[in-house]
Amino acid sequence: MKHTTTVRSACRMCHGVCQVLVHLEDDRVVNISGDPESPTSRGYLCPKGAASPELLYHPDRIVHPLRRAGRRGENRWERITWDEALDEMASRLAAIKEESGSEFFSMMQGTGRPYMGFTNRFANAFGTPNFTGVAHVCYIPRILASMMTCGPLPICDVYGFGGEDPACIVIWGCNITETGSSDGMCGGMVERALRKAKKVIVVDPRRIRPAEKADHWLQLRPGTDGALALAMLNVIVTEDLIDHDFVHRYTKGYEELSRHVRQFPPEWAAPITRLRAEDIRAAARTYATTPPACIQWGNPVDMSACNFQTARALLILRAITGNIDRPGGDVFWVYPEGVRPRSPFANMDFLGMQFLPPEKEARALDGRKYPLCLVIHPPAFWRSIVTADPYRLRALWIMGSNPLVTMTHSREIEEALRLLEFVVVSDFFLTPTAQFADLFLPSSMWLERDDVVNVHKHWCVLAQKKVALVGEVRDDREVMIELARRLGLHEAFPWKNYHDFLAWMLEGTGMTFDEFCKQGILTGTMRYFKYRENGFATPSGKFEIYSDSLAGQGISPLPVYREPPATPLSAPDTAWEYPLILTTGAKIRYFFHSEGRQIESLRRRNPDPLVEIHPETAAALGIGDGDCVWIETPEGRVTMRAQLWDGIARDVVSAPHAWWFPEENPPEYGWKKSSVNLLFGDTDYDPDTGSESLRSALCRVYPAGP
Ligand SMILES: Nc1nc2c(c(=O)[nH]1)N[C@H]1C(S)=C(S)[C@@H](COP(=O)(O)OP(=O)(O)OC[C@H]3O[C@@H](n4cnc5c(=O)[nH]c(N)nc54)[C@H](O)[C@@H]3O)O[C@H]1N2
Ligand SMILES: Nc1nc2c(c(=O)[nH]1)N[C@H]1C(S)=C(S)[C@@H](COP(=O)(O)OP(=O)(O)OC[C@H]3O[C@@H](n4cnc5c(=O)[nH]c(N)nc54)[C@H](O)[C@@H]3O)O[C@H]1N2
Ligand code: SF4
Ligand SMILES: [Mo]
Repeated sequence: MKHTTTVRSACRMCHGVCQVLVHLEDDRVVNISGDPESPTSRGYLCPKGAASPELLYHPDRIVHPLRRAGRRGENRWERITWDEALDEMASRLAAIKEESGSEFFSMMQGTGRPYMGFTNRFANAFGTPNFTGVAHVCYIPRILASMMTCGPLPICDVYGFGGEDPACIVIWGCNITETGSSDGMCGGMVERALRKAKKVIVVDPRRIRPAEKADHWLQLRPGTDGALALAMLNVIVTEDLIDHDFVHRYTKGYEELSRHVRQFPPEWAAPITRLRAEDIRAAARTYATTPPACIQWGNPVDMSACNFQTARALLILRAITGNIDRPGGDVFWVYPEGVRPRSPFANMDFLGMQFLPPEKEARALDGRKYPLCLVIHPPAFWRSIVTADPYRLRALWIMGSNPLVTMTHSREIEEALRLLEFVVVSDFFLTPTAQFADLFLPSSMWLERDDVVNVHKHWCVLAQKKVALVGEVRDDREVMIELARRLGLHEAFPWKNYHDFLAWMLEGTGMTFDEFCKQGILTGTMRYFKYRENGFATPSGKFEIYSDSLAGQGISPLPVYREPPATPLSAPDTAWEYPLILTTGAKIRYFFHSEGRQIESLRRRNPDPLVEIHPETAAALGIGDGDCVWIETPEGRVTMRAQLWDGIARDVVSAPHAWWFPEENPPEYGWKKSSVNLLFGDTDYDPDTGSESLRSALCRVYPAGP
């Protein structure tokens, strides 16, 4: 008879937030279910979480270190031991440092994953400024805008610790009830809050589920969020719907704001956003007069040529209506006491910036062109490798990223990957990107990891318990500790091993890792209105509506709007040939970015890339539901299946990002057919953050035959 057990853990098939029960038969994980007793997720589980065992035991998964045996792209590999892999890597990196300098090694990472913080720390300790990733288009712009305005990132108070639920919820460019989770918020909890709310406002060009029942659905033109936010500020200021006490006592620059926003009445924003002025007015009134209110914002805010300013405008909306850090509003979580905050969002020191001398910083490949871009600007990064200007990197360690499909300038990335001397990829699978590796390091997934899960969740840390181990996979952090030991980077990585690191994290709680696992979660004790005692963590101690430090850096100290670079307004000539507006990368329920395409239970529910298009537009173009179509921009074309839907405007199409086909032949696995990032090239970036306008481009769509 099989022996069945259940272990409490925390799912990490996405940014992670759900506590789950892992069901085992003997040593084998057979099922995952939501943990009904979890305060973070109350039994919620999405299809990706449920599919975790399929990833764990997937036959294509690489579970031993590999060294390339043929030419790049030949898909010939030899299995090697971890010692061989780490020794080779250490000696190659040491040689590069010795011969050329530490900046000739670069590291890149994907979205927020458990290794976050360790990667930056490793790069800084090694001495290279050349760290890159997707931070300029994801989450970090909102974090930075918050830091420059009020301190930490305000988060919707959907848990009710303060005895009050949000009466008004604004869902601004976020589809969390469909995708399951983002940024450490749980879709199930947002859904629950939406059911309780008196008023719901949705700002989204697509009729997402919450929009169906919303009091206001603002179907704006993609990329114009900044204009809408300014017009809402205008309404609230001119109609005097502000929280006078808060504004008077705790903010700086309201007078300047009230003069500034006079330029932006709803009548100004209407033709830009394509909303009716009275609808903007009505939504602004509802938001300002239904306290407490919160704004669940999402990724489109990060992805525009005006992202930092838009994020600032949305922060100011929250402040002048008195919704900052009040129960049911947008709050600053209190971190659990005694746990070392290693999340870079809670503790910038953990990134290990002190290890990098200024003369190395001066060798940054992008010349630090964008003052608020925390990574080497990816387009400049890849180009520097192709052109060897200012110099050509020699080695790159790609940790948990698939840039060939998740970043723009795909063809240049491909060329760069060919030109590099030494490429290491840490991943679960041989992806199109990993096919360029000289060394492949197999990573453990969450069921194979002990962890104090804390990235993105500032009010709690969750226990994650290792319940399985396939082959020789290793935690990425353990690998970095091992490599740091070989390279003599003790100061940055003082832990004997990975478990020593976990003990260090929990040191202040007096708990061992096993004791922590028994408890499952540690929470901070929530307090509200903390600014009344401590002020805000800004230079003035106030909520900075007007920011002198931004002005000092040549950045607009009050929020402004910039039209995206490729729209019918900014590029009418292009629009003549490419008449449709393309928004990309609305996240898919069944996949996490480029992941999951090989997981059968998920792929079955979404076998092909689907581009959403209005039925009337499709009819005029001779396109039927499910037909193959080309999507073309001046940069290139890709093919997808048309999904006809009247929830999108007639001249807008929405296409998912990061498609590849693991079932097709390596090394490309068909990525050049449908990866939407082939459609983006050089453009005007956000001057402050370097962000790319991935939510607003111009394209045409036409039938591709059967
Ligand atoms: N056009 C367009 N492009 C976009 C977007 C968009 O909206 N539009 N969205 C952008 C956004 S928001 C993001 S965050 C990026 C995401 O970009 P990436 O992070 O590059 O995308 P993923 O496909 O999630 O991750 C890449 C690889 O990481 C591996 N992986 C997963 N977990 C681990 C782990 O714990 N360790 C290791 N070593 N590997 C792991 C996966 O198997 C996968 O192959 O894409 C961006 N790209
Ligand atoms: N299942 C699943 N979950 C995920 C991910 C995943 O790949 N799959 N990725 C994770 C990551 S890294 C991130 S960054 C988050 C992102 O998750 P979210 O913050 O929810 O962002 P998106 O899903 O990119 O887009 C949300 C909504 O924005 C709308 N939208 C498109 N263009 C615009 C625009 O110009 N303005 C406005 N206001 N709305 C627009 C889309 O229609 C979509 O409904 O999700 C995380 N969670
Ligand atoms: S939302 Fe994320 S953490 Fe929750 S079950 Fe899905 S993948 Fe796991
Ligand atoms: Mo992201």
